[in-house]
Amino acid sequence: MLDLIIRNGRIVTAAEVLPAGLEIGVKNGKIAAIGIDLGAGPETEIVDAEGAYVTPGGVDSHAHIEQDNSPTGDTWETGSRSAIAGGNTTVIAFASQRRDETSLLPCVERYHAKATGNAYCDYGFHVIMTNVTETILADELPLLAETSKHGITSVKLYMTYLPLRLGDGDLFSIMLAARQLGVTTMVHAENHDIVDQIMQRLAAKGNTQTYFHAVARPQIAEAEATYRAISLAEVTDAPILLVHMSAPVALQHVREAQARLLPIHAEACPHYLYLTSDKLRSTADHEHGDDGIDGAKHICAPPLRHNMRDVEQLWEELANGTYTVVSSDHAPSLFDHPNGKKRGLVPVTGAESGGSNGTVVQAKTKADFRVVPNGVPGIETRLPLLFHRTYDPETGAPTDESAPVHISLPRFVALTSTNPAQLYGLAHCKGSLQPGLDADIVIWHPDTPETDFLITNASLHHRIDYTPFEGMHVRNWPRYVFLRGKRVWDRDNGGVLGQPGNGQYLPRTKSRILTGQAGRTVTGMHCGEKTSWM
Ligand code: DUC
Ligand code: ZN
Repeated sequence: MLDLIIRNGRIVTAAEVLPAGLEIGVKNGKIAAIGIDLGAGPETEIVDAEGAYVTPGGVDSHAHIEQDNSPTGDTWETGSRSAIAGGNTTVIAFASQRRDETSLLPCVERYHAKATGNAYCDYGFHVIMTNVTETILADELPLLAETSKHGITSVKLYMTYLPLRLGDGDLFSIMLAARQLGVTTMVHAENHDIVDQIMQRLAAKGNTQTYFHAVARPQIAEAEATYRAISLAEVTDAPILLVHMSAPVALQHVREAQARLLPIHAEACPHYLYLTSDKLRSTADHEHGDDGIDGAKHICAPPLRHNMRDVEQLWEELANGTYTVVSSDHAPSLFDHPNGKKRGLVPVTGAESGGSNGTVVQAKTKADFRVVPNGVPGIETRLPLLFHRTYDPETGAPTDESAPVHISLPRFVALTSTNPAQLYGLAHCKGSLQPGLDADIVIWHPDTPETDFLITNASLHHRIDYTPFEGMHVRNWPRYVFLRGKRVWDRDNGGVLGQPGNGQYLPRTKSRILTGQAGRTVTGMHCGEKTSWM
């Protein structure tokens, strides 16, 4: 006897919107059947989707939760609560190695301790590597990648940020080690020295207001580092994913690499798909001579880009296949907290205000974008914001050529659930509405032209005091969310129904390459030449 039957929905997979009339049957937390007129027993719970779309639970493969460097961010409890309220049943967050640690294992343990018993949704970890040793490459990465041991089959590397950045040599050796293990290397690609030089020169001219954050990190810095990361991936024959890509000029390098069948994946995030750098302009308090700091709410790296045409270009890259996944890059900090975004309000020193001895002369402040924590919250709004610009290919693609780009509903499912599950070694249990997989299911509201949801921070479930999307309207929102067959979210009746601890750790299998192929001959090298040094 089935535990649950979902009737009267339009099931969306990464390939198609299935015909109306198909039902989903759930048994013991798994999808047991998809068919017509599934038999219900006396104990079977029946859910009527009322004609709404039904999609797989979201897999958010890039979220910063309870990281050591983010004291005012979400905890596992609040971050994962926010995740399920936005339709996510799986989150892959980060376990971050400290610079002085010569092993990855302590950080994995530390981050397990934070999440265990506190998560509302299922979860896994990518390891952020900041200190590379021979032992880590030779012994620990294989141990981490083994599904029966840790099941951690992805690492993240930074090309910028002093406390985190690695040089090209480290990137090279990690990619080389990762490729044999089925480990995907995620790369934050920005040219550190370009950013650092511009920052210093901005500061020397007194240009430290929040808006200048976007000036300090130009598209060319992302493009150069992206090309460099792709070159390192090509020479080591390693699949990589470039995280949070926001610069069309950088995406050109990705597209070109994909055309040569290199396994180069790119990730998009909703903030880059809707917002521009205008949001970084603060409202100055002229009366008190203070710079404003509200622009800090939108400080993230890479930064929001200047033009709407760049933003629209990103939607084209979603629709044409350049991007493989859309994640939230949920990286929250409280706004109204001295260790949160307001850390960027710094005292004006005597020297700066005309005093003689360089001491603080009065409670006057100025903004300094350089000390604002980077990142925005967005785990709960990711799926609704992306769903907002979808169309149903069964009922017709958008026909107005002047209208902004839309993506098909199957592409939405691929980008937000199926692809991240496959890329990161979760295809055996997550990412698709398919018999045998976990019954992680989102039922949306019946979709009519009048359906409308207003995003306000008060309606969200993180512990952060703002959303960068305040006041935006979206056309739909997850109505019900099921995690392994258990209803954990009912928007109109009780909201969050799940509990901390419902979420389970997910040991992952090898990553799957979703674009390109392994084993290509490197440009300009003889076939087999690499065996002389690999
Ligand atoms: N940029 C990062 O590199 N990490 C987290 C948040 C952000 O904006
Ligand atoms: Zn991030």
